[in-house]
This record gives sequence, structure tokens and C-alpha cells, in this order.
Amino acid sequence: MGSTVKHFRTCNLCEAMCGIEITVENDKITTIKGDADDSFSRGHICPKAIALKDLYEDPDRIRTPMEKVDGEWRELAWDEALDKVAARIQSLQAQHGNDSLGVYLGNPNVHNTGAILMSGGLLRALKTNNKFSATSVDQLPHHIVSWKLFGHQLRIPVPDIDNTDHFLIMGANPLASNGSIMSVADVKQRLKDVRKRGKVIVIDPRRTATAELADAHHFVRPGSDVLVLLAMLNVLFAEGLVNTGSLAKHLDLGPMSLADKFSSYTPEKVAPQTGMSAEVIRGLVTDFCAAKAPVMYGRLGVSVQEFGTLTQYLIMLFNILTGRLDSVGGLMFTKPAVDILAQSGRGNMGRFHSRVRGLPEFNGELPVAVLSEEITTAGAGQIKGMVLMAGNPVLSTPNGEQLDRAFKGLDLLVAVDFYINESSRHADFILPPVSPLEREHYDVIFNVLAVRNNARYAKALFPRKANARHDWEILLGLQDRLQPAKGLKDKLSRELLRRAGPSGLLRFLLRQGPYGGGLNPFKGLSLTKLKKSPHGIDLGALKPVLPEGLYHRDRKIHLEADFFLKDLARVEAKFFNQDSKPEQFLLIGRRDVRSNNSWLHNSRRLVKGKPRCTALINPIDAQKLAITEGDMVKVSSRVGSVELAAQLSDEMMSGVISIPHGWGHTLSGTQWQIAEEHAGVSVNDLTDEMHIDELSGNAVLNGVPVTLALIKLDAAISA
Ligand SMILES: Nc1nc2c(c(=O)[nH]1)N[C@H]1C(S)=C(S)[C@@H](COP(=O)(O)OP(=O)(O)OC[C@H]3O[C@@H](n4cnc5c(=O)[nH]c(N)nc54)[C@H](O)[C@@H]3O)O[C@H]1N2
Ligand SMILES: Nc1nc2c(c(=O)[nH]1)N[C@H]1C(S)=C(S)[C@@H](COP(=O)(O)OP(=O)(O)OC[C@H]3O[C@@H](n4cnc5c(=O)[nH]c(N)nc54)[C@H](O)[C@@H]3O)O[C@H]1N2
Ligand code: SF4
Ligand SMILES: [Mo]
Repeated sequence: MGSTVKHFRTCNLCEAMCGIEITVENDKITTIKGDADDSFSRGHICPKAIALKDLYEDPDRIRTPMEKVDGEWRELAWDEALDKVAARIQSLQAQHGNDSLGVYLGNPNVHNTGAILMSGGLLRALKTNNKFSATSVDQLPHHIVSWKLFGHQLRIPVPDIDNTDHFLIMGANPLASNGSIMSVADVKQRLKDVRKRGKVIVIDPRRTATAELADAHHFVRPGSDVLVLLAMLNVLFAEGLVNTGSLAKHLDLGPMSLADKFSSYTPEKVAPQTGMSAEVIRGLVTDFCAAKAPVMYGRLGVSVQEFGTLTQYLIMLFNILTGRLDSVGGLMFTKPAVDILAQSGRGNMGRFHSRVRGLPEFNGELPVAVLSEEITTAGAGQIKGMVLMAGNPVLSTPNGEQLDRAFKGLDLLVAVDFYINESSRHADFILPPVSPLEREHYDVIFNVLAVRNNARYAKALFPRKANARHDWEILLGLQDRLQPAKGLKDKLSRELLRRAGPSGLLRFLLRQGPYGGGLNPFKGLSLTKLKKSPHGIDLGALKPVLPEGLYHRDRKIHLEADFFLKDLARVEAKFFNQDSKPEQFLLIGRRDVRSNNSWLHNSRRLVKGKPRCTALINPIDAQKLAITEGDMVKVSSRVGSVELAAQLSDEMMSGVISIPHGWGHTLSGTQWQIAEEHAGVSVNDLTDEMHIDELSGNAVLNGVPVTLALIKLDAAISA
């Protein structure tokens, strides 16, 4: 007799937290569809959800630990693998010091309940200051702004999309990304609903799908948003539109004291550099101020660029000066059921610096832009070994080609990953965890950033096989070997943690959280209740939380103008220096709904169709260089060049080229079974590790100066 099981869980592939319904017949997944009863996502999914099946079944996925011996992979038993890895780490650190080991944490860690809750012990046991993560190619500016203004790096407010009537979006394309630092499922419908109440306006160098849906779209020259915002603040002060409303009592100083800072940045002054007319910039402010519940939101396109931190600060300041923080329909703080803020560091900066370039740490991590120089520059503290956890920095961080060479020269590389990717191909050891459907799931991080308070737990759909390990088991296994328990108490607490696993921790954290019953096991939200609610529990719309929601001791918002506005010196030098010449082309990124950073490309159904790794160019720019649709072009920057097909579209602003990241699966020794035409090139072979947002150290991956040339066929043949 066959059996059919229906399993409900959250898709963990992106930030949207869609509820899914998986049907399993005789241990085979037959369908994955949106869970119509899910309290958060209302049945929405995107094409990537189905890839959870492909990922689970993929014969290329690694299921056994592996060691590379004389260039050949050989399988190991778990204990042997963990023993060997720990011994190699210990001998490396004994010989060259603790900092000779580097660690890189990739994006999937934040989508992984066990890894996020249980990696702290190992990270401490590794005793190195050379910690890196995808944060510094992504959202580091947001953490710094929240740490400075609100007192906690994770206290990041999100747009109240369900209640705003005027949504001003800068540098985000939620129709492709499904939202970021705004966990929001079914974003297309939600944006349509905003339009019914009012307006959606998009500022982006590309007329994206989100811009197509909006009421208005304005091109902006990449990296110049900072000027648009300075001018918007100028107008706000000049026209007497500053109105902090009930926020005034929560500010550490009167906002009018800031007026001078913006007085020189008139819309007329910045118009030429931004590509936006003074009239449009003024209109952005007056329309915003005329709306009932407006909000301004900026994401990756404005975070991962030359003035990312200042730009995010000015967006926050604009929302504050118009009274739109902590206000219904504005930027709102969440109240997640697991209060991870209480469990994590509030933030710190500059306690130590990177050895070679002297960039400051933030929250114990160094900017990943310095990683390759830390590996290749000889001297005390040089990185000689790396542990990669769920990451692929060769494809995802600047000057990937250089990092690839650096990784090749390491004495030791260990990857915790279930694929051999462009980074882990240099590994000596691969420790593969189970795939997402083989583990329990609760979104610890994305509920902190969700547009509705919400909680959902799912147990593993398939039990992990006896010879498989969870990420957290791998991490605890390494920790135990590197730093054996000291004394009975330590031994007991580690054993307790291991037995509890992520669900044991969740049980505790939910009870301690703002909806839990504390010491009363019968009251409030609990893991038991969540287990009985497979479609999740809606905990309501976002509500104002100030001043309790602030983490500074004085319970005030610190405006910190001096810290952020000191970067105006760099703005002046860049945009208003008589000698600076405008670049011919600026490079930006692009996301596609059927792709996810550098992975999931082993799923045929996601990759098939027209190759998507193209250089998107405005037709007028193309014409000047005699480039036609499909021609091979060469795009070059200070650090390298790539050759790929041109795609022409007037959705691109003139002078801007867009290439998606995460492609370039052409290196030998990787495992993606991808057809050559779909392999693409890595845009991060063009991005420059020396080009950073200096306030934070975050990489600049948008607004990279490049040159463009047609590859002439006869030249290609004779070469
Ligand atoms: N030019 C350019 N570069 C970019 C960006 C851009 O917009 N433009 N975006 C940046 C951003 S926002 C990000 S977040 C980074 C992402 O960059 P990274 O975090 O470095 O890389 P990913 O592509 O997410 O690679 C994830 C790896 O983790 C593995 N993996 C997946 N799930 C798990 C798991 O549960 N456990 C373990 N152990 N491994 C797992 C996958 O097999 C894959 O090899 O890229 C950045 N790079
Ligand atoms: N399908 C899919 N979904 C994803 C991912 C994925 O790889 N694929 N990655 C996930 C991750 S890790 C993240 S962090 C999020 C990111 O999610 P989003 O922040 O929505 O990122 P993007 O879709 O890259 O949109 C960035 C937009 O900024 C624009 N832009 C580039 N430069 C500038 C500039 O200088 N100024 C302005 N104003 N705009 C600019 C780009 O044209 C682009 O439309 O997406 C997540 N979701
Ligand atoms: S939008 Fe797609 S990838 Fe993201 S959670 Fe929903 S189904 Fe998963
Ligand atoms: Mo990201």
C-alpha cells in the first residue's frame, strides 16, 4: 500500500518565508505548492520553492565527508573527518598563531535554524580575529545605522508595506528578490495594494519589474543616490517640511540643528551628477510629505555601493524628519517571537583592524574585501587556512579571481557545504550537512525583519540518515575537538545543548520571548503550540514600540550626525572636484527570480531557457559601439575583464551596464553539472576589492567603473 503525506513548512531559500505544502507519495516528493492557509504568505510561492525537491534528490549533492588526497577526493567517516580537520586546524594555529585561520560565513547560515543558533561556540573555539561573512557584501550599512541610532545592530526597522500609501523604493527590486530587509511574501500583490491606496515610486538605474509595476520610475546614476537624498533633505528644511511629530520626544537633539549640513545641496546643484532633474527631486519630497502614510526604503542597490552607509543613514534621517519612523505605514520595528536581539551582541566597531589595510572590524568581523590580501601578504597573522561555512566568496565577493588564486595557495581549506563550488573546489576537506528538507525549521532571523509579526515551525520532512549530519552537529563536533569541555559543568552543558538541538533552544527562546508565558508552561506561545499550527501563527501587524524599543541607555534615538556626515568630505571629492571626469560606464547587478546568489544552478528547471548571464545595455550606448543584440562584448575594469553576450534594452539607463552575480561556473573541479551556454561569467571578476564604502568597509558591487567593447569576430578568430 502506498502512503501519501502532506507536509507544511516554510521555504528557507530567500527572505520571504513563504509557506509551502509538500506532498510525498511513497517517500517521493510529488508536488510543492504554496500553502494557501499560511498566515504570512497567503499561498504565494516563486519557482525556486520547487528546487527544494531538486536539491533533496540531486545525485551531485555531497552526502559523505571528503578529503582531497593527491588531487583525488576520497570519502571519510564522520569521526575520522572531524578528527582530521580539528587536528589540521590545531597544528596550523600552533605553528602560525590563532589568526592564521580565517572563517567565512555565507548567506545560507541565516536561513538555517541550527547554524544560526549554534555556531557561536565553534566561532569562539576558533579563536581568530579573521572572521568574515557575506554581511560586508550586503547589509553591513544597515547594521551600522541601527547600532548607532537605535543602540542595536539588529534593530532594523522595515517598511510597513501593508499600511503605507506612498512607497518610495530606492535600489531594490522585490519583484525579483522577493524582498530584503523587509521579509514579505506575496510582494507583488502587496505592492498592487499600495497602489490602490496611493503610489509606488522606484528610483533605480534600471527600469526593473518593480519599476514597471510602479506609478513612477526615475533613473538615477549608480552611486549618486547620496546626492539625491542630500537634496531631498535640503528641500525638506528649505520648505519648512520637517515634521517629526510624536518622534520629537525620542530624539537626542532637535532636528533643526542639522539644517546647515544640507544647505548647499540644492536639487539644482546635484541634478547633473544624478541624472535626475531638480524638479523631479523636489517632487519626490513634496509628494512624500503630502501623503498620509509614506515611507522611504532602500536596499541592496543603495547599500552595496560607494556611499552605502551614508545613503542608508540619510534614508533613515529622511523618514525620521518626516515623522515616519515607528509610525503605522512608515518604517516600523518588529516584535519577533524569538527575541534574538536579546541573545546577540548590540554591535561594536574598531576594536581591532585588519592587518594589511587597517580596516575596522564590526561586531567581530572584518570586511571581506580584505580577505585575499590577508591571505597573500606575508607576515605575522597571515591567513594560511580557511573554514568556509555555506559560502562561495570566489563568486560572491570583489575580485573573485584574485581570491580564487589566494585560496589555491592556502595550507588548509575546509568547507562545510553540500556542493563543491568555485571556492570549495580548493578544499582539503568537505563536510556536507543535510539538505533543507531533512531538518527542522524556524526563521530566527527573518522574523526580525518581517512586515507582520508571525511564527511558524516545521519539523524535518525526511529524518536525517544515520550517516548524515546537521550543520549544527558538524559545528559542535568541531568545537568539542578544538576546545574539549573543561570540567563536569561544561561537559554537562554541552551534552544538554546537543540533546536539546535547535528545537530545545527554540522551546526555551519562545517561552522567554515577548509572546511566551515565561515560567508558566501553560500560558503564551510555545513550541508545542507552533507544532499544532502547521500554517503558522499570525502575531499581528507591526505596532509602534518607542521608546521601549530603543537600546541606548537613555532610550533616545541618537542622530549621530557627526559620525555619518563626516563622509560628506568624500562626497565632495567625488562629485564636486573640478578634476574628476565622469566614467563612461558604470556596472550594476541584477537578480532573477529563478536564481539564488551563486547556487541552485544545479536545478535544471531553474537554469534552463535563454541564458540569463548577459550584459544588459541601453540600445543607444550599444549603437555608438556598433554592438547589436547577442554580440559578444568585453567588459573590463581595473581588476579584470569578462566576455559575454550583449542584451539590449531601453530599461537600462544610458551609461549603465547590468550583469547578474553568482554565475561563472566554468572553473574545473566544481560540481555544478551545468551546460556551457548557461555557465555564465562572474561579475565579481570585475568588482574591485580596493573600492569600498569607507564608513563601513562594505564592498562596492554597484556603480563599478568599467569599459565596454565589442569583440570583433575576425579578431576573435585570429586571436
Ligand atoms: N556582484 C555582486 N555580488 C554579490 C551580490 C550582488 O548583488 N552583486 N550580492 C551579495 C549578497 S547580497 C550575498 S548574500 C552574497 C552571497 O554570497 P555567499 O554567501 O558567499 O554565497 P552563496 O551563493 O549564498 O553560496 C552559498 C553556498 O552555501 C551552500 N549552502 C546552501 N545551503 C546550505 C546549508 O544549509 N548549509 C551549508 N553548510 N551550506 C549550504 C551552497 O551549496 C553554496 O555553495 O553574494 C554577494 N555578492
Ligand atoms: N531570486 C533571487 N532572490 C533573491 C536573491 C537572489 O540571488 N535571487 N538573493 C537574496 C539576497 S542574499 C538578497 S541580499 C536580496 C537582495 O534584494 P534586493 O535588495 O531587492 O536586490 P536586487 O534585486 O539586487 O535589487 C537591487 C536594485 O538596485 C538597483 N541598483 C543598482 N545600483 C543602484 C544604485 O546605485 N542606485 C539605485 N537607486 N539603485 C541601484 C538594481 O538595478 C536593482 O534593481 O535578494 C534575496 N533574494
Ligand atoms: S519567494 Fe520563493 S524562494 Fe523565497 S521563500 Fe518564497 S518560495 Fe521560497
Ligand atoms: Mo544577501
